[in-house]
Amino acid sequence: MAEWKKYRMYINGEWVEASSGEYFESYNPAEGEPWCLVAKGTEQDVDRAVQAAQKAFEHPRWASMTYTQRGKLLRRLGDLIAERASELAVYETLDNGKLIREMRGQLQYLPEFFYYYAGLADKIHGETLPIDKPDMLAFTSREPLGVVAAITPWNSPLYLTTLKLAPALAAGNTIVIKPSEVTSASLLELMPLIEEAGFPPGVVNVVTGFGDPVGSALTSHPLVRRVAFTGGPESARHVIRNSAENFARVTLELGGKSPNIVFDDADADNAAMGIIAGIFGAAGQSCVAGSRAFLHKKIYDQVLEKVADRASRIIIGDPMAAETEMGPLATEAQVKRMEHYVNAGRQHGARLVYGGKQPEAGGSGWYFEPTIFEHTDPKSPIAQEEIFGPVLTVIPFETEEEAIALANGTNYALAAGIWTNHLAKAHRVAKSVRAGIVWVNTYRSISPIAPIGGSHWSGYGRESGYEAIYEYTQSKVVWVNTSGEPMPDPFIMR
Ligand code: TXE
Repeated sequence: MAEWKKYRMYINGEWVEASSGEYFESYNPAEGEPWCLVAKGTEQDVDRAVQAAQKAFEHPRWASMTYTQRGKLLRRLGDLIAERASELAVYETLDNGKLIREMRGQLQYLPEFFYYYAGLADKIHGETLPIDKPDMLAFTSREPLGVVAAITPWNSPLYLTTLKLAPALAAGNTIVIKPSEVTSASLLELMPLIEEAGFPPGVVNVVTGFGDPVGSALTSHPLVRRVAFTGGPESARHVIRNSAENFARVTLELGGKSPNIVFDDADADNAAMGIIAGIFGAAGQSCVAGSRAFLHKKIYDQVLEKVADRASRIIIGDPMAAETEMGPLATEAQVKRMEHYVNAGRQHGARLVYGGKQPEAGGSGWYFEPTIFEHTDPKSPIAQEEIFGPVLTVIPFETEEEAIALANGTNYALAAGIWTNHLAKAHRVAKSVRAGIVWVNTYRSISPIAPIGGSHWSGYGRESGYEAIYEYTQSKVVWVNTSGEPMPDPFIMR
């Protein structure tokens, strides 16, 4: 135990113990064993961090910094991450069990998000309004909101943090981040780079710990003006309730039950690859996981066979090994969750095509086989609820209308994949499908230039892309009387 790395929190540019003095264990899912200790934050720590962030927000060092200069700091941070991407990826894999090659790829791409928002920082401007009154000048500016609370889950810790951190800082806010209790290490490893990039103390703070009390205290803190949350619907409900206390502006990214619709004119190999990438990439622990495949009856057997064949050849194992294709799930609870849904699938009459259990060679790690169900009742739990693991449900369809109705038949609306070579059909379905992200003949593409987000149970608001700037700023309109005349009758509206 003595040799385990011990992580303190990062508040106001300093490494601090939790006020409780306590630590909790963080596990390596590949072994099912703890590998480091993380400070167990309290309400007091949250208050300390938010106060520091508020002071930093008001301090001229940050408040009077030009947007161009803020952009330069973000660019520098991007450069530093690029230099240390491989190292940071190791901490991600140690904590969440995702493949080192996937985390390396993700970390190597992360700087692009910082460069994008670095470039945008001094292009956040208002407008002069062609106001309908003579002798009046009216213009808008976009202003930062204040202290941002960012709450992140365990599946892609630094990527999901970046989606909040980069636009929040570009717009001139300060931030307190609470990482998932399952994966705190990589964010804490990032903090020295924040310092090295030159961000003043208090602009970026990290409080580690559990949803209750840390997440709860943070999202209800009276000084917090904005909450950016990624996680599950249950926690999101708490976050929304808390925002009734402090009126913070909230965005929510809550995952989905995303469909992959394969039409009979699609390239079957390509569609099968897309389905595999969508549900077995990252062991299905992705908000955009394509967990429902709708296959046209004419190509149903052909595509299902290809998917099942590739699934059966997926190399499961040590996420640090170069040849591994599917690592463990992030927590033991996730394994139990998979078992629960496999039982639910059977009980509702679905046929297990492949997988459905922990692999025999998994040792003490939290591994689970790629799992495929067919003959799934579209209304059953495995076709309706977000499983957040490598479990695919396959359902046939005959007409375009039927495919759209099936795809739209859940509470979620985050992402959708459409597989067809028919241009008009692709556009028709893209328009009709309820999702914030639609991929045609591809899946899981991301870019800092494109927005991410959904609606209904998938949450609200957008991350990434230019739209994120609106989520971290508010407009102010300034009216100037240019007539030089005194106010006329004060009892009428002008
Ligand atoms: O998420 P939680 P969990 C979905 C997925 C998964 C399920 C539960 O279906 O199986 O959610 O996962 C913090 N106030 N997604 O339990 O609990 C918590 O500490 C404020 C989809 O890991 O929602 C963590 O930092 N914060 C998803 C964060 O919320 C609270 C990714 C997410 O944890 C809180 C992850 C509270 N009261 C899970 N309670 C996606 N969209 O990618 C907890 N938290």
